[in-house]
Amino acid sequence: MPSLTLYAAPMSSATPVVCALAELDIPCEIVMLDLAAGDQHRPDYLKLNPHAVVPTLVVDGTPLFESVAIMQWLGDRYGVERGLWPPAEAPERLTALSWTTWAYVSYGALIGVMNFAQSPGVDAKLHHPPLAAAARERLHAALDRLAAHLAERPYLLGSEYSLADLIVGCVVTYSIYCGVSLEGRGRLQEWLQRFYERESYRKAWGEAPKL
Ligand SMILES: N[C@@H](CCC(=O)N[C@@H](CS)C(=O)NCC(=O)O)C(=O)O
Repeated sequence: MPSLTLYAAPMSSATPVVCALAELDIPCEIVMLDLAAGDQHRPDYLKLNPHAVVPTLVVDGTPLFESVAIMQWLGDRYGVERGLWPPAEAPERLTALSWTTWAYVSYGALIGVMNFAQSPGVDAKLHHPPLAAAARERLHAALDRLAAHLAERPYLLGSEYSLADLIVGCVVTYSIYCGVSLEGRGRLQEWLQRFYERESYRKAWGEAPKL
Protein backbone atom coordinates (compact mmCIF):
# COMPACT_ATOMS: atom_id res chain seq x y z
CA MET A 1 0.00 0.00 0.00
CA PRO A 2 1.61 3.32 -1.00
CA SER A 3 1.61 6.19 1.47
CA LEU A 4 -1.15 8.67 0.61
CA THR A 5 -1.51 12.27 1.80
CA LEU A 6 -4.39 14.46 0.65
CA TYR A 7 -4.12 18.24 0.95
CA ALA A 8 -7.68 19.51 1.25
CA ALA A 9 -9.87 22.30 2.62
CA PRO A 10 -13.38 22.08 4.11
CA MET A 11 -16.23 22.28 1.56
CA SER A 12 -14.01 22.75 -1.45
CA SER A 13 -12.98 20.97 -4.66
CA ALA A 14 -11.24 18.51 -2.33
CA THR A 15 -14.52 17.29 -0.78
CA PRO A 16 -15.41 14.89 -3.67
CA VAL A 17 -11.96 13.32 -3.21
CA VAL A 18 -12.59 12.95 0.54
CA CYS A 19 -15.91 11.30 -0.40
CA ALA A 20 -14.16 8.91 -2.85
CA LEU A 21 -11.58 7.96 -0.18
CA ALA A 22 -14.45 7.21 2.24
CA GLU A 23 -16.27 5.15 -0.40
CA LEU A 24 -13.14 3.13 -1.14
CA ASP A 25 -12.28 2.94 2.57
CA ILE A 26 -8.61 3.78 1.96
CA PRO A 27 -6.31 4.94 4.75
CA CYS A 28 -5.00 8.37 3.82
CA GLU A 29 -3.56 11.22 5.86
CA ILE A 30 -5.66 14.35 5.28
CA VAL A 31 -3.94 17.71 5.75
CA MET A 32 -6.42 20.59 5.93
CA LEU A 33 -5.12 23.88 4.51
CA ASP A 34 -6.50 27.21 5.65
CA LEU A 35 -7.17 28.87 2.29
CA ALA A 36 -8.22 32.16 3.91
CA ALA A 37 -4.85 32.30 5.67
CA GLY A 38 -3.05 31.61 2.37
CA ASP A 39 -1.59 28.17 3.21
CA GLN A 40 -1.92 27.22 -0.47
CA HIS A 41 0.70 29.87 -1.38
CA ARG A 42 3.39 28.52 0.94
CA PRO A 43 6.54 27.52 -0.97
CA ASP A 44 6.44 23.92 0.30
CA TYR A 45 2.86 23.51 -0.99
CA LEU A 46 3.61 25.21 -4.33
CA LYS A 47 6.23 22.54 -4.96
CA LEU A 48 3.39 20.00 -4.85
CA ASN A 49 0.80 22.08 -6.68
CA PRO A 50 2.11 25.13 -8.56
CA HIS A 51 -1.50 26.27 -9.13
CA ALA A 52 -1.97 27.01 -5.40
CA VAL A 53 -5.27 25.14 -5.13
CA VAL A 54 -6.62 22.08 -3.34
CA PRO A 55 -6.85 19.13 -3.69
CA THR A 56 -3.44 17.55 -4.14
CA LEU A 57 -2.89 13.85 -3.45
CA VAL A 58 0.71 12.88 -2.73
CA VAL A 59 1.40 9.23 -3.58
CA ASP A 60 4.71 7.97 -2.18
CA GLY A 61 6.11 11.49 -2.54
CA THR A 62 4.75 12.22 -6.05
CA PRO A 63 1.98 14.84 -6.25
CA LEU A 64 -1.17 14.41 -8.33
CA PHE A 65 -3.46 17.42 -8.80
CA GLU A 66 -6.88 18.09 -10.42
CA SER A 67 -9.66 16.37 -8.53
CA VAL A 68 -11.05 14.41 -11.49
CA ALA A 69 -7.58 12.99 -12.25
CA ILE A 70 -7.16 12.07 -8.58
CA MET A 71 -10.51 10.24 -8.45
CA GLN A 72 -9.94 8.46 -11.78
CA TRP A 73 -6.53 7.34 -10.46
CA LEU A 74 -8.12 6.15 -7.18
CA GLY A 75 -10.62 4.20 -9.28
CA ASP A 76 -7.87 2.56 -11.34
CA ARG A 77 -5.69 1.78 -8.33
CA TYR A 78 -8.28 0.76 -5.68
CA GLY A 79 -11.75 0.82 -7.23
CA VAL A 80 -11.43 -2.18 -9.55
CA GLU A 81 -10.76 -4.67 -6.74
CA ARG A 82 -13.70 -3.22 -4.74
CA GLY A 83 -16.13 -3.44 -7.67
CA LEU A 84 -16.48 0.35 -7.76
CA TRP A 85 -14.59 1.05 -11.03
CA PRO A 86 -14.42 -1.04 -14.20
CA PRO A 87 -11.24 -2.91 -15.14
CA ALA A 88 -9.06 -1.41 -17.90
CA GLU A 89 -10.23 -3.91 -20.53
CA ALA A 90 -13.99 -3.49 -19.82
CA PRO A 91 -16.08 -1.32 -22.16
CA GLU A 92 -17.55 0.30 -19.02
CA ARG A 93 -14.09 1.82 -18.31
CA LEU A 94 -14.59 3.94 -21.45
CA THR A 95 -18.04 5.01 -20.24
CA ALA A 96 -16.63 5.86 -16.80
CA LEU A 97 -13.84 8.02 -18.26
CA SER A 98 -16.27 9.71 -20.67
CA TRP A 99 -18.89 10.79 -18.11
CA THR A 100 -16.49 11.70 -15.29
CA THR A 101 -14.29 13.81 -17.57
CA TRP A 102 -17.41 15.37 -19.15
CA ALA A 103 -18.67 16.33 -15.68
CA TYR A 104 -15.53 18.29 -14.81
CA VAL A 105 -14.40 19.56 -18.20
CA SER A 106 -17.64 20.30 -20.07
CA TYR A 107 -20.41 20.62 -17.46
CA GLY A 108 -17.96 22.08 -14.92
CA ALA A 109 -16.74 24.73 -17.37
CA LEU A 110 -20.34 25.93 -17.84
CA ILE A 111 -20.77 26.20 -14.05
CA GLY A 112 -17.59 28.32 -14.04
CA VAL A 113 -18.96 30.67 -16.72
CA MET A 114 -22.29 31.00 -14.90
CA ASN A 115 -20.60 31.74 -11.59
CA PHE A 116 -18.21 34.25 -13.14
CA ALA A 117 -21.13 36.09 -14.75
CA GLN A 118 -23.25 36.37 -11.59
CA SER A 119 -21.57 35.16 -8.42
CA PRO A 120 -21.29 37.48 -5.39
CA GLY A 121 -17.67 36.29 -5.13
CA VAL A 122 -16.83 38.03 -8.44
CA ASP A 123 -16.49 41.82 -8.85
CA ALA A 124 -19.99 43.06 -9.81
CA LYS A 125 -18.45 45.13 -12.65
CA LEU A 126 -17.68 41.82 -14.37
CA HIS A 127 -21.20 40.43 -13.96
CA HIS A 128 -23.10 39.77 -17.17
CA PRO A 129 -26.71 38.58 -16.69
CA PRO A 130 -27.27 37.47 -20.34
CA LEU A 131 -24.07 35.39 -20.19
CA ALA A 132 -25.21 33.83 -16.89
CA ALA A 133 -28.60 33.01 -18.44
CA ALA A 134 -26.98 31.47 -21.54
CA ALA A 135 -24.71 29.30 -19.39
CA ARG A 136 -27.69 28.18 -17.24
CA GLU A 137 -29.61 27.25 -20.40
CA ARG A 138 -26.68 25.14 -21.63
CA LEU A 139 -26.39 23.49 -18.20
CA HIS A 140 -30.04 22.47 -18.45
CA ALA A 141 -29.47 21.07 -21.95
CA ALA A 142 -26.49 19.11 -20.57
CA LEU A 143 -28.70 17.76 -17.75
CA ASP A 144 -31.22 16.63 -20.38
CA ARG A 145 -28.47 14.51 -21.96
CA LEU A 146 -27.41 13.09 -18.58
CA ALA A 147 -31.07 12.30 -17.80
CA ALA A 148 -31.46 10.54 -21.18
CA HIS A 149 -28.45 8.35 -20.33
CA LEU A 150 -29.89 7.54 -16.89
CA ALA A 151 -33.35 6.84 -18.33
CA GLU A 152 -31.98 3.56 -19.65
CA ARG A 153 -30.06 2.39 -16.56
CA PRO A 154 -30.24 3.16 -12.81
CA TYR A 155 -26.55 4.13 -12.60
CA LEU A 156 -24.10 5.65 -15.06
CA LEU A 157 -22.38 2.36 -15.82
CA GLY A 158 -25.44 0.10 -15.69
CA SER A 159 -27.13 -1.71 -12.85
CA GLU A 160 -24.53 -1.01 -10.14
CA TYR A 161 -23.39 2.14 -8.34
CA SER A 162 -19.76 3.10 -9.06
CA LEU A 163 -17.26 5.89 -8.47
CA ALA A 164 -18.52 7.36 -11.75
CA ASP A 165 -21.85 8.14 -10.02
CA LEU A 166 -19.97 9.68 -7.10
CA ILE A 167 -17.82 11.88 -9.35
CA VAL A 168 -20.63 13.07 -11.64
CA GLY A 169 -23.03 13.30 -8.67
CA CYS A 170 -20.67 15.67 -6.84
CA VAL A 171 -20.44 18.03 -9.82
CA VAL A 172 -24.21 18.04 -10.39
CA THR A 173 -24.68 18.72 -6.65
CA TYR A 174 -22.28 21.66 -6.86
CA SER A 175 -24.35 23.08 -9.72
CA ILE A 176 -27.49 22.79 -7.56
CA TYR A 177 -25.76 24.88 -4.87
CA CYS A 178 -24.93 27.39 -7.63
CA GLY A 179 -28.65 27.71 -8.47
CA VAL A 180 -29.30 25.07 -11.15
CA SER A 181 -32.67 23.49 -10.34
CA LEU A 182 -33.51 19.80 -10.80
CA GLU A 183 -37.22 20.53 -10.48
CA GLY A 184 -39.25 18.22 -12.70
CA ARG A 185 -36.32 15.86 -13.25
CA GLY A 186 -37.53 12.86 -11.28
CA ARG A 187 -35.04 10.37 -12.67
CA LEU A 188 -32.03 12.59 -11.90
CA GLN A 189 -33.39 13.34 -8.43
CA GLU A 190 -33.80 9.62 -7.65
CA TRP A 191 -30.26 8.90 -8.88
CA LEU A 192 -28.81 11.70 -6.74
CA GLN A 193 -30.93 10.75 -3.73
CA ARG A 194 -29.45 7.24 -3.77
CA PHE A 195 -25.98 8.84 -3.74
CA TYR A 196 -26.92 11.15 -0.84
CA GLU A 197 -28.02 8.13 1.22
CA ARG A 198 -24.57 6.55 1.07
CA GLU A 199 -22.37 6.64 4.16
CA SER A 200 -19.49 8.12 2.11
CA TYR A 201 -21.66 11.13 1.15
CA ARG A 202 -22.65 11.78 4.75
CA LYS A 203 -19.04 11.46 5.94
CA ALA A 204 -17.67 13.92 3.38
CA TRP A 205 -20.51 16.39 2.90
CA GLY A 206 -22.87 16.04 5.85
CA GLU A 207 -26.08 17.72 4.64
CA ALA A 208 -27.45 17.04 1.19
CA PRO A 209 -29.28 19.75 -0.77
CA LYS A 210 -33.07 19.58 -0.86
CA LEU A 211 -34.08 18.35 -4.29
N1 LIG B 1 -9.99 22.24 -11.19
C1 LIG B 1 -9.41 22.20 -9.86
C2 LIG B 1 -10.01 23.33 -9.04
C3 LIG B 1 -9.30 23.49 -7.73
C4 LIG B 1 -9.76 24.76 -7.00
O1 LIG B 1 -10.09 25.79 -7.62
N2 LIG B 1 -9.74 24.71 -5.66
C5 LIG B 1 -10.10 25.86 -4.86
C6 LIG B 1 -11.00 25.45 -3.72
S1 LIG B 1 -12.60 24.99 -4.30
C7 LIG B 1 -8.85 26.45 -4.22
O2 LIG B 1 -8.01 25.72 -3.73
N3 LIG B 1 -8.73 27.78 -4.20
C8 LIG B 1 -7.61 28.41 -3.61
C9 LIG B 1 -7.82 29.86 -3.36
O3 LIG B 1 -8.99 30.25 -3.25
O4 LIG B 1 -6.84 30.59 -3.24
C10 LIG B 1 -9.70 20.81 -9.24
O5 LIG B 1 -10.80 20.28 -9.46
O6 LIG B 1 -8.82 20.26 -8.58
